[in-house]
Amino acid sequence: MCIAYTRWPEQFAARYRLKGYWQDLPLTHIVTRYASNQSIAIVDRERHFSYQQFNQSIDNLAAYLQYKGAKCGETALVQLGNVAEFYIVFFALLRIGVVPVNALYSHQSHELNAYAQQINPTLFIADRQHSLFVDDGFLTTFCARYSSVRLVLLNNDIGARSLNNMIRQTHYQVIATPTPADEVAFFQLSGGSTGTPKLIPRTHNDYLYSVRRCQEICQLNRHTCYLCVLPSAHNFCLSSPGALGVFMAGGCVVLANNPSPDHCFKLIEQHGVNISAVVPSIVNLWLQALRERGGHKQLSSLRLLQVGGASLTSLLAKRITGEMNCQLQQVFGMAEGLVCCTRLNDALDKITQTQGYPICPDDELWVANEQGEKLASGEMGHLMTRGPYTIRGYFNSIEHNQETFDHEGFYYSGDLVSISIDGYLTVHGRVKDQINRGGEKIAAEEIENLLLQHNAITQAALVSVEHDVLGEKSCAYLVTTTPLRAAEIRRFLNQQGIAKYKLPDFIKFIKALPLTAVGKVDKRKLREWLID
Ligand code: OOB
Repeated sequence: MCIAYTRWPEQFAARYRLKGYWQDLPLTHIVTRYASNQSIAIVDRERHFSYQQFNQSIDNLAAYLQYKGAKCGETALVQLGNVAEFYIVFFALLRIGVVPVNALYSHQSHELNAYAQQINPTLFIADRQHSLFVDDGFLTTFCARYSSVRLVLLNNDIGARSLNNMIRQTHYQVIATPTPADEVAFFQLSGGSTGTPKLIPRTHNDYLYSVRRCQEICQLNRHTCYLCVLPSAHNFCLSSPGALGVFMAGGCVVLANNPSPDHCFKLIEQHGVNISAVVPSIVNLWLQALRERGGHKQLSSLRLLQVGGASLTSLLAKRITGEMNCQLQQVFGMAEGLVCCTRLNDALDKITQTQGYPICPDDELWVANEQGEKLASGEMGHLMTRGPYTIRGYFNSIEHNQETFDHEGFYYSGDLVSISIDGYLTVHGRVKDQINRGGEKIAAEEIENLLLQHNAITQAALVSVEHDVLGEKSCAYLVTTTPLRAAEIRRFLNQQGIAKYKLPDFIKFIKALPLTAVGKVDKRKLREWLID
């Protein structure tokens, strides 16, 4: 049984196949073709995995899970950080057709529950060292709620649940049963703007295309050495071209466990890293470190730095090429699909001032005004897009899909952009109710709903505040029945088990929320108040 999702209409699917975008191969094809290759695929601290060891580990785990009864069409909730096991688990699940949701390592019980509720997983694969497992509270409730879930834990001493042991076992043989290439392979997470985090169904065909194309554009090859700085589950460092693109090219992925310049510069120097992908706030951190402490020599192997996930100012963009002595590529992407980027041979002003153009000639983009009418080149408005690797609907979200996809299947991303006559896209801002905190997305409504669960809070609005380093931080405006303290509110949110990056950076108490003429909360005014 395959997972239901909104398919591309037949004539589109036929065209995407005809043009060679969809090749009807499983995502595992990325690694199985290097099954006997001895070159290094992953460096995780002291551990080095050759492609052969990587493939063997994937097979061992897939075989064991299959032996234990995992079947094609089932789902898994996975939460692993930047460790080799993240990729081993990903491909092992794909190999046997189990469809994973890869939660971010920063997620807590609130997010994990929200995902589990939507997919009803039969497997939960996580890291025992995560703060969720300091005691058994979370696991006990989780297992009680999802009674058919089987636990698999990294760094766990109890043998039966140990991911480490499963990866090492060689008793069983796997029979590959991936989901068909035009069915859901796994779910990506949406940055979201609604109360519950949405899941994004990605098929083998669409995802493999976007990885392959990004990898071509970035000219990866077997000498590529990629530093994975962002969370391994994020679309940018997974597929644009990310670790999957590097594996496709036979190169090496070096895992960083935090973005600090100390840690990353050392890894770049030690392994001769030549490409990495970061968000603007990390660039800021790295440039500051270079100015204060030097370290240019450590970065001498770096050829290409991809920057995306949030707006990069042209000032910062120019500093990258000047001060880091490497090429910059701007990437504007989204877990829903579309990826735009500047090309390696673009003129410097395009690279520093635009977010490039789509990776596929069949990506269709246009810019709409408030009334949904098409605007002329250069005019700013709402981005609308569809194409061979952009979803046609979120998972199980009929109502939300009606708001975010038009009747022709164009996705309304909520970004304000303009597209020049020569096709280059520039991002100017956003209309979706989301805060982009250094590339980490916060859906305002999700936090507002949680705040409203507090007895003394009657109204809540979360808005963005400009911030020098992160680009944006969050501010909660609250109306309360009794005086509350900010610390109390943060404690309350923490108790609800939300990821730390979602905690409001600022909290302000007011008498009433300002309303627009149609009676909606006037967030523009709230943001203006912050500047005054
Ligand atoms: C990437 O994916 P998501 O799903 O975390 O976030 C997508 C949203 C976009 O709709 C846009 O609002 C923002 O993040 N964004 C940018 C940007 N790249 C993404 N805003 C301004 N400038 C950019 N360069 O963030 C993502 C996925 C794949 C590749 C790169 C980024």
